[in-house]
Amino acid sequence: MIIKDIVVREILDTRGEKTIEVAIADEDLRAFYAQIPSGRSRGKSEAAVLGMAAAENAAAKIERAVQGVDFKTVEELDRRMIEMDGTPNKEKLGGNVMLGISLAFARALAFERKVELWQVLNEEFFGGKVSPVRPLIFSNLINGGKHAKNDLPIQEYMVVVRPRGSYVKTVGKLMKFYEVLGEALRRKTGEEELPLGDEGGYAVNFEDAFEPVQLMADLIAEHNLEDQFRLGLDAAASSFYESGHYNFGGLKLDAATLRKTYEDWFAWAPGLLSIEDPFDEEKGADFAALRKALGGFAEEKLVVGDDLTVTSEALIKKYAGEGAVNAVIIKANQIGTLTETCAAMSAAASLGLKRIVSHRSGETEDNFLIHLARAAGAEGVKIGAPHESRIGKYNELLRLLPDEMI
Ligand code: 2PG
Ligand code: MG
Repeated sequence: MIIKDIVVREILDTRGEKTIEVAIADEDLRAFYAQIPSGRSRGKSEAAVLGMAAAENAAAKIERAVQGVDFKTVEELDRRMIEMDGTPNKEKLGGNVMLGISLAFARALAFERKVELWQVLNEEFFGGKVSPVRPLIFSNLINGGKHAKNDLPIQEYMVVVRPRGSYVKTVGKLMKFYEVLGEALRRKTGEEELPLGDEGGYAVNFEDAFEPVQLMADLIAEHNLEDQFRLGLDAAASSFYESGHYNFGGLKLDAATLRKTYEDWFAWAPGLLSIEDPFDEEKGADFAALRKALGGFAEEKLVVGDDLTVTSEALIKKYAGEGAVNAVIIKANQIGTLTETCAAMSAAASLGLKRIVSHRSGETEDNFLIHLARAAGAEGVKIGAPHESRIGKYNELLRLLPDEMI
């Protein structure tokens, strides 16, 4: 397929902050779009995000370089852009611009082939092997850290829902749980209007960082949801790490004490399944120590890399090799092209890691993450609370992973 035109536009994300939309035109001047989300708690090694003026320049450069080239696959186009950029973090062309072009191009191929986006990716990167597995839903119901204005150091308190029976029913149960949790928090705080964080989760104050886990665990038990609902955390610990210690609930903890705290939480709340970025993003050995410590539970507990692994095939291999993680977050804009995102997912799968395809805290209407999850047969999707700005992700999940798959 020949790309005739590339246009970058400034749009707003769900926080009301600027991000970009990329449009490419095929030879018939038909347009295909991609909107790029934006993170707030970003890993240091994530692909660069260019502002509007630099993004327009980069898009113009790429447009000139691809003039008249008939790209047959997403990878051919991505490799061309990667080569042109030539930097480890995509500083010249920008991960946001490159991913936008990569994704819009994959959509153009899907149109040409009369298939869905996920099918293009599945064919090209996963050998056309379609997984019957339906992903766990990681839904962030209580927000803290950089995503909220409350006093919680931990960024995300999630329910992890295993689809059972109809997906529609499963999401319905999650919606109901979100309401029930809201009622419990209204009773606790005496506030009618609860503040919400960036991902639609409640953002009230708590006695301590464990209270939200206890509260959700109690509600899960009260509503007999234990067979289907687990809990997950994203500590995003780089955001409260400061020269050798962790600022945690008014205390300065060293890594060993923080690890002991997490171990206690897993012991006290048996429904706790996962913890993402439990330590600073440069402290792989501390991840590994926690993983080892959590190895004794009957159910396999997940230590998840996000800022640690930034959807990089090389970092995923490194940290899996060191025993630091048994699951990884996959965010296409951390790495900047679909080719590298899919390579990271394949590497993770062959190392036996669970793959959780994730949104960003600043989202758009673009629901491509669900297509990535379906293409790769990912074990999880992380898509925020079932609330206004995140509803499109749930709807795409219901559309792409229908009940007939059961
Ligand atoms: C995270 C994400 C999404 P951000 O840390 O996992 O929840 O946050 O997009 O701000 O990096
Ligand atoms: Mg994270």
